[in-house]
Amino acid sequence: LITKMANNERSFIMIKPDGVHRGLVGKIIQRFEERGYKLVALKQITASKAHLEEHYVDLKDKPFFPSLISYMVSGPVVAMVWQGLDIVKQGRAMLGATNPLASAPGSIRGDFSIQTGRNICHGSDSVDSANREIAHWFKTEEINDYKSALIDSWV
Ligand code: RTP
Repeated sequence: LITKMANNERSFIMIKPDGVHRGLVGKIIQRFEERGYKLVALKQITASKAHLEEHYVDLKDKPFFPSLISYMVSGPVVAMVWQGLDIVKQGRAMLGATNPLASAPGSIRGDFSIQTGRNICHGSDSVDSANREIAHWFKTEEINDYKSALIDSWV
């Protein structure tokens, strides 16, 4: 048996204001920890409008953009970087589909949300987006490179 070694892929995962207000931070972090991913950066931040507009720049022409930004500035978010094998793709699967009507039960959105405009969490959709988003939310020195005896040896 050849074990595929855990790699150093990283994703930017964010708990949106509704997730924070509803007290779901611990549950969401727990899912990523239990799955076998390594938390390498974490902060709670009340982001500015300009910061969020830049984060969602690809959506700036969408009709829902203004309401998306006002939702995202309505309270603090929890910004995180998670690391591990296939974290970008797996993170999206763990979050569930954007519209909770289509999110599978067992996913975060599928278990905790019912509408697109209040869908609790964000996850990078590609490795390129992850790199862009991580650089947008974190300084290099806020990201921690460390070896986890448990994760790096056994997951
Ligand atoms: P996210 O970036 O937040 O992880 O979401 P996503 O990739 O699954 O979906 P995306 O299309 O990038 O949309 C970003 C966020 O905008 C809100 N949204 N509202 N029709 C609507 O009202 C609508 N569509 C999208 C959601 O909060 C979505 O997560």
